[in-house]
Amino acid sequence: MNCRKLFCAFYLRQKNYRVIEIYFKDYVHHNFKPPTEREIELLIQTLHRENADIIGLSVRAGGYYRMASELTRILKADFDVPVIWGGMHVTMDPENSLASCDGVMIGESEATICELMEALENSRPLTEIKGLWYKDKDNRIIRNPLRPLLENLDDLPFRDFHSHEYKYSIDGNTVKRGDPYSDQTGYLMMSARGCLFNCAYCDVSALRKVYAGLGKFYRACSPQRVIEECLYAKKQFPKLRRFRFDDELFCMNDGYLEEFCRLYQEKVRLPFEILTDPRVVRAERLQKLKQAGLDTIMMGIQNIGRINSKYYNRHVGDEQVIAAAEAIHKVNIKPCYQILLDDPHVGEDDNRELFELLLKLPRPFDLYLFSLSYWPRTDITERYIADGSIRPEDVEGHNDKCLKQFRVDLTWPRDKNRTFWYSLYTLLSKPVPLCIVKAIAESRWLRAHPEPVRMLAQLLNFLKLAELAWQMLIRGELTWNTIKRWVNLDSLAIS
Ligand code: B12
Repeated sequence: MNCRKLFCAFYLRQKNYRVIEIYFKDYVHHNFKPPTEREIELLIQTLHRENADIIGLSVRAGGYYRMASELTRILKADFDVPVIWGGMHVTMDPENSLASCDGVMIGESEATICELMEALENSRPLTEIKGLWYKDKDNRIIRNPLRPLLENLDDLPFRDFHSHEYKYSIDGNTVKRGDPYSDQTGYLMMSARGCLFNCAYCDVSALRKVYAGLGKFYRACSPQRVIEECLYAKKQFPKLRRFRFDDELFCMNDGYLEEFCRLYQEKVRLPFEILTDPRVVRAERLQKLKQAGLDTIMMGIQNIGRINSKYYNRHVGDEQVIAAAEAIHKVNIKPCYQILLDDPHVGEDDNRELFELLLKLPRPFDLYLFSLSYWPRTDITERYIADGSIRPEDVEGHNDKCLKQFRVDLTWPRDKNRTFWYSLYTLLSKPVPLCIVKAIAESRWLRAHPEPVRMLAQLLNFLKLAELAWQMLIRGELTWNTIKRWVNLDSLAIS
């Protein structure tokens, strides 16, 4: 599976190991197609040609679990080498993951993988390698303790965008050589790990349990290190037009921001976007970021205050959300608000209340509507299994909903009330006059027959997608990877 951020590859290359990266299939929001027989054949051929001694699979999301298990079974039949897994899903559910492969690495694995390679090379025992669980030659499971979290993220090398001869991508029944991201116009930057908050639905609530007692959870790279990586990326990708900081929470410490903004404005000078939370939004911070180049901000709202606080461990009042939205509007940064839907505990009145909250936010804004997924070990997963509102089979790994319904697709089977309100939320992020949206909201008939509202929302989504693509084309930001990621005619996932 694809894992662009696998720093481990570069780590190993620095130690003179020959690492082949295969991007097997690519990312999509919905409708992930399992590999074809031809693609599996190409994978096997590539691995044979490269004479692999050990095979590692990055299982980023629980939805890939079954696919990764099947792939591992096929590979084990063809290759007499260990197959190990790592990645976010493995970290959250190592026990199940190990059932399908020879070894798993839990958590941050840069040092773990190097120690494993050194041990295998020198025939040393694996019992001392922290972060590794494996099956020994008698098929007994050995669970080594975990490794402390990295203290200083500045010690990590930049990702390796060179080494084209060691990279392949397999998709669409063909294999291509070279880094699949060499034409990228937007650079996804991870400048921090962990989060200050602990929202119950987020993978962070599971990771905090995994890493309990193993060090500081939220860590950010220094501003100097972030700027160095930006400059490296600019040099590496001549077509680069923007940076996106994909950290759960961009560091908003005032001293940090001061330094980051100064350096970014002076040295990088490209537009950028960040993810944030109403609890850290302040007008002065936004002003500084805007001056440095921030043009788009993703802010989690998730739901109305009552739901956020009752179920999500997010104690953010509606007034705080409105104040943050007003601050963003004032400094003229494009807002994208993130909403979490399809929660079995959220009822009809809550859906209406959320609509009313969204009505109070200054327009225009974009909305990213996400469908609640149940990751292993998160607080919400444990709570909802305990109260019977979901079954263990609904948890990602057993389930693969996150590959079918990550961003809300309005055609997904839902009750009429949800289809109605979700379609209305979608209209709010489009240039539809508010009086029309409000009139629809009051129509009892449409509430009972939401199909026309859904179709209107789908049509407006399509037009917005076309407009977005056009703008990106003009700005020179449209690449084949972007098209593959966003354009899915079965489910126009943009909302
Ligand atoms: C950036 C990102 C993306 C980018 C990826 C761009 C790219 N090409 O890499 C985009 C936007 C495309 C994306 C897409 C998706 N993502 Co995403 N993504 C992230 C994000 C924000 C960062 C991932 C990252 O790079 N982290 C930094 C690296 C260093 O950490 P890491 O990946 O965990 O890897 C470390 C270890 O896990 C381990 N490791 C990893 N792989 C391996 C392999 C081996 C062999 C070994 C030994 C070790 C090892 O070592 C690494 C170094 O320490 C995470 C959230 C997060 N903060 O982690 C979500 C996250 C991983 N994504 C998630 C999901 C669901 C998806 C999608 C399925 C969504 C969708 N339906 O489209 C797709 C799947 C894409 C794919 N093919 O894998 C979920 C997974 C949840 C779960 N527990 O299952 C997360 C946690 C976010 C969330 N909660 O919603 N994603």
